[in-house]
Amino acid sequence: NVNIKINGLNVSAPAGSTILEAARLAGIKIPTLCFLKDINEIGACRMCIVEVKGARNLVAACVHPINEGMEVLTNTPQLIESRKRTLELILSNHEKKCLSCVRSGKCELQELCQELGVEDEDRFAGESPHYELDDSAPHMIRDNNKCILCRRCSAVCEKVQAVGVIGPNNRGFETFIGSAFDMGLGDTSCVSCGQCIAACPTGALYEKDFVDDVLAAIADPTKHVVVQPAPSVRAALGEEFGYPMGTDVEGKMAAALRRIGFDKVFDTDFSADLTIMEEANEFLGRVQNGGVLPMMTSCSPGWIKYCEHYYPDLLDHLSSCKSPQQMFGAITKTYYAEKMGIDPKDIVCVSVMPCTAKKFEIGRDDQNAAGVPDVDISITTRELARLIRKVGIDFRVLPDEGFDDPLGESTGAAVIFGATGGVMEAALRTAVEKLTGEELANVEFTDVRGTEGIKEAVYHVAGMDVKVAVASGLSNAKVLMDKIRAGEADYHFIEIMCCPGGCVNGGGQPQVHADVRNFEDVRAIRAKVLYDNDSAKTLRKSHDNPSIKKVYEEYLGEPGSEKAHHILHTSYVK
Ligand code: HC1
Ligand code: SF4
Repeated sequence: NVNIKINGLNVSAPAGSTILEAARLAGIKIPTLCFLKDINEIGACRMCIVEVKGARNLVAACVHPINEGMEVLTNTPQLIESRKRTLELILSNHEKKCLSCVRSGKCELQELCQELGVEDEDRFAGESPHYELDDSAPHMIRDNNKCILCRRCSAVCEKVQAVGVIGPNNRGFETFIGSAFDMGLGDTSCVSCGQCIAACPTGALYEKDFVDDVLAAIADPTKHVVVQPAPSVRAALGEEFGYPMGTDVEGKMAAALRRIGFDKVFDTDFSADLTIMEEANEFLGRVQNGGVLPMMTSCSPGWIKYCEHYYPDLLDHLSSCKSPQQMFGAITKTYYAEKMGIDPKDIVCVSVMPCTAKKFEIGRDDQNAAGVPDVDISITTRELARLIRKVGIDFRVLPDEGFDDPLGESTGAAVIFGATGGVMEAALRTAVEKLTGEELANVEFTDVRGTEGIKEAVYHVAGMDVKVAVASGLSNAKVLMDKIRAGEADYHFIEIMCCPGGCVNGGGQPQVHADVRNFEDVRAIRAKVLYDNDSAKTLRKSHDNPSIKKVYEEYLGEPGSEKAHHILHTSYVK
């Protein structure tokens, strides 16, 4: 360890720590704005400046390493004044419409101004450029009038997602974040992941909001409106209502959805089980009949779009299964519609997703089993929180309730879909039993758990070595894809999720303040909710779900049947 003094206090921190990290160990908070650990470490915004004894200039605590005997001051009146000045300069050309801003109350800029006591937000008011909103992408809006040029979005897009479609254009006062040639985001190869939104400290980036469309559908007496929340929503929605990160709010979420007025409160977990039935069957088919291997999972629409853009030569590796979101809509508008005697045209299927790319997925081709779109409206976890507030539901006093039948029943295999490795584990629970014909002694495949970007495992099943890999975050997916393209990989089955850590960390989840994000493993904390939810269940294998068995008996026949193919499978665009 290295020993230093911060504000006169002795602090001992691991060698290689930054001043920011050492201060955190001592319970001293140094404000940051542009800093995102491992992603945007540019020391540019000057919020975290501190005094180091003997140094000629103020240094940026976020990137400055500590060394033995260093003496640091973090909170002198001059430092506070300087940070205040920095904020006033940012505000000089910032559109300060805080009252109506989607980020108000959770904006990192607003919070810093409050903490540091910025009273005169117009101190340096002067010339201010005006930017048109970019609403060209299917999932989000970019509002440069609220951008503070921290570059957190572009760093995530390039480094974490290996997409790199946004970045600074022009120089000096004219600098703005945009795409090459100032194209609309919708004209680039943006994959709609929303990780830039999750990284943005202000209200400059936000999802397209469909809360009012949901309310209009519910108010329309001719419509039967059903809702399906994704596995990961229950692991994070509570954060919007003051629950600590890592709280499972499944029961309150169901209660809230019912009080919003949906006709049926179903669950995407049901169709995650359905996906496993089809996907495990497809996998076994490919293994037994010499089909294209490795097979790759297809439930993450940002990943699908990435694969279509960058690896069109490998599209045959993708499973033809629709995602659980889409399978849910498809089975609702066929099986459920017939059972209930409702015209599919009169059903509105709303999904609640931790994901912004799901807004893009609902508009894809070949996602309309009943001749109408499988899913009509897709909202994010954040939009659901807004919807709950808008209609005046007091979330914290709600009772725990369950889901409705028949599309609300699920197993533990389904809920873990939201964590990286979860789809693989769920598929193995079913595929291994089908291959061996024997009941699994232990359903937990722990090698594919955890938040590492790339995981590998080999399982010996029925005399065969099944080699699997799991990647999350597109920069990790790229590593696997390049290996496969080069013929250097011999996997059988690969799970890829677009967002790092999987859906629990999706671009539509409650935004996490950089203060937390930089020091805690948000993905692991939320993933634990799903694994705990799974282990508390009696049924933990998709093929044991009684409602799923019934769908096959009454309607689909066998997994992979012609009818199942027509309703539950899709195609991709080269
Ligand atoms: Fe996901 Fe999926 S796990 S893609 O991450 O396969 O969004 O949670 O709903 O569709 O089930 C997201 C989550 C989600 C689908 C499922
Ligand atoms: Fe990049 Fe994803 Fe944002 Fe698109 S949505 S700009 S791919 S980070």
